[in-house]
Amino acid sequence: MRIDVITIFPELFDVPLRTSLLGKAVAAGTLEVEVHDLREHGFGKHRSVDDEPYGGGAGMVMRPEPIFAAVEQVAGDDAHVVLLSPRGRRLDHAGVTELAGKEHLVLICGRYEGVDERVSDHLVDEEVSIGDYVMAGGELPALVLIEAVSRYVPGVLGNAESLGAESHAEGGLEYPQYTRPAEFRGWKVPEVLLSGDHGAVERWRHEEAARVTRERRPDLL
Ligand code: J9Q
Repeated sequence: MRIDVITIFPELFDVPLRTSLLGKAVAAGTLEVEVHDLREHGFGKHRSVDDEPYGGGAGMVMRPEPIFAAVEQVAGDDAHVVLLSPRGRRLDHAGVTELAGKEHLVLICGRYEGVDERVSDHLVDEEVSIGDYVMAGGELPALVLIEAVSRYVPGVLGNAESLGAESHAEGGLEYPQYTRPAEFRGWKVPEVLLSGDHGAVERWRHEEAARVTRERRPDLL
């Protein structure tokens, strides 16, 4: 899969895209991610990409020309163009796997008080939100989308991390995990996990996963 990111803060992507699983996938070329500085298409000495809103009001709005130029430079007809935005479709597991099926994603990171409406009307295929809270811009939401989507791109996960038994992919939450020591500050690891009875461990995990989901996220059931 190929992902192009359009942003005024390309440096925000450096460390996350070079770290951990994502870093490996990008280094190996399994996942091709290119980050583009929107200011290369900006106006004037300061390579300005925003202006005051028509009709007045506080804050600045991102102009359409730099965004159209940046997207048109990287997007062929195959590309699925996404604007990260609080008014977008809320990202969930189904949305993540759907996006993972695309050959080419172009992610536009909005900033300021908003983006000229002609971008959503005539350039973007869909708007995606990662949740209902205020963010300064679409950069961190884009990274969330990239990390979540990358896990469903063939070849990104190794055997050790492979998909399948993970929360949300399965529909509910995971069972509780323990590691050494067997007793910490008087708190003991459940006996069954030390028993060596694999059938009993399986049954315990299944019941605990159901209990945790019921208690914490009944909406998932
Ligand atoms: C661009 N709040 O928030 C949640 N998902 C995306 C966003 C967002 C924001 C501001 C600007 C994206």
